[in-house]
Amino acid sequence: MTDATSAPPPSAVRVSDEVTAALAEGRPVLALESTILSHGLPAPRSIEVGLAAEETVRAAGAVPATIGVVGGTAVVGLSPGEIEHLCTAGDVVKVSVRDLPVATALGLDGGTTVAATAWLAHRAGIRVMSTGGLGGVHRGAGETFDESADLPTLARTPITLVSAGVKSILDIRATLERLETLNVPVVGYGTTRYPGFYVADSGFRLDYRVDSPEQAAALAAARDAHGLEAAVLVANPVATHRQLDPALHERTLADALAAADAAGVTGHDITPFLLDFFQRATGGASLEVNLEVYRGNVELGARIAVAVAARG
Ligand code: PSU
Ligand code: MN
Repeated sequence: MTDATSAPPPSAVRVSDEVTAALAEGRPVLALESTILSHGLPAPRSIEVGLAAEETVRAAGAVPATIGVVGGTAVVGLSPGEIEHLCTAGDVVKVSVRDLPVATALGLDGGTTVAATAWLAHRAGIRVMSTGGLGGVHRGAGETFDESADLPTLARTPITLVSAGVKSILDIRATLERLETLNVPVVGYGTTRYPGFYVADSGFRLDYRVDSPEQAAALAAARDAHGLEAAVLVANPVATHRQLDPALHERTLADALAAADAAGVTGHDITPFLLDFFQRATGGASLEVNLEVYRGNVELGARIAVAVAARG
């Protein structure tokens, strides 16, 4: 690892020319995270997914801003080459908010989590972001205190975030409780069932739904009008006919949790471990669902970005 004192640090943040121009002209921009690419999906699928997501955003009339850390600089609007680099290079770290200054000072490469991506996007002036699944409260958090920094960060980052809920590897009930405590509004997209990422219904209910990108944009505007700083979470379920078979999902979940326990995996390694277990244990079926979920969230996020930009 580089000695922090041996060289001047790289610049902390760079916003690409395309994203800078789009923001200056009030055109829609959608932020995308990169931990899903560096730590959530296997290469080379991750490269295809990262580039295809950008195409989906463009097709919906918005400008993609995939965010990650390259050589210590947080880049808002990674180039295709930089996306490929974060998918394939060794030593790409998982960068949440607290890791940003470390990565910059030490000149590291990093995939940014929802928390770090939302933070960087907001600072750059981007108002909408999509991800696959949000981080949340881990099972057993009452003992381990393992709660994703996604939650407290979203509580003070006024962005609109599209996800398919949180994966069942987490404690969904506790995650929803924490979002309530943190004053983070959660609405279903076309449903009041909270989605469970791989499955359309996690078993938990939401109080509210929105049914159009315009309604989601109106919600974000109302948040701003109230002077509130929390993110607005739009929970977008996978189509029922594309979800992971619920019985397979239940079995795999039990096995994955047991394997993590047996291997003693904890901390920031637990999410990548469980996701990898799911992919192998379902013979790739969970991966296909993961990609479908992500594509749907990217498309909806782009449509919301268009609606947000149209409001001015
Ligand atoms: N959930 C997923 N796939 C992921 C992640 C979450 O289904 O790849 C990533 C996201 O980047 C999220 C991060 O922000 O993991 C949360 O990790 P942690 O629990 O260590 O904060
Ligand atoms: Mn954690």
